[in-house]
Amino acid sequence: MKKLTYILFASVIILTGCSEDFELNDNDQNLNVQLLAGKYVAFTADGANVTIPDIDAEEGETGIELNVEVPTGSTSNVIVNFTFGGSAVFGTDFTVANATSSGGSVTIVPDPGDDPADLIDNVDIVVDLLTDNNQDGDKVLEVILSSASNADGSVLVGRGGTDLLKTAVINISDID
Ligand SMILES: [Ca+2]
Ligand SMILES: [Ca+2]
Repeated sequence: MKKLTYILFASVIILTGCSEDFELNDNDQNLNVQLLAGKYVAFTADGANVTIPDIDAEEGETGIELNVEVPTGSTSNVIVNFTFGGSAVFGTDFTVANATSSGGSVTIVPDPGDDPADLIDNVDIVVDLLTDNNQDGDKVLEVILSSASNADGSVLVGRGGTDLLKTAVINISDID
């Protein structure tokens, strides 16, 4: 009898647990659906590609444009924050306007029109590579999207909030 009571009791707990889990799952699923359908910013790739090729450049090249888009569009400005990685040193090997060694930000200003033919809202992160008259070897610069937000709150980074299209790589050849 004790065993039966225990089993019944355990069943009640399991059933109760299940119903709670279902509710939680439902909430989670709603949240996930919203997140997946939500806005994200990512580096612009050709077609349905989920990667962008490394950019090969050399010291002294300026105006290297890394395009960032918000594919679903946005009704308010999207501020995109980015950081730097790799062996290249800010201020020695490269600069980016209005950025520091710890990173910077650019703003995607939405296109006012709703014409589907309009380009997807986007902005360039512009990288200038520096000369140093020094045989310092080839360097690698990574520009990594770190966070983003618009008037509605935070916006995911990377395609669908994943690591895809979150990092752009510039290989910098030493010219000395
Ligand atoms: Ca250098
Ligand atoms: Ca050099």
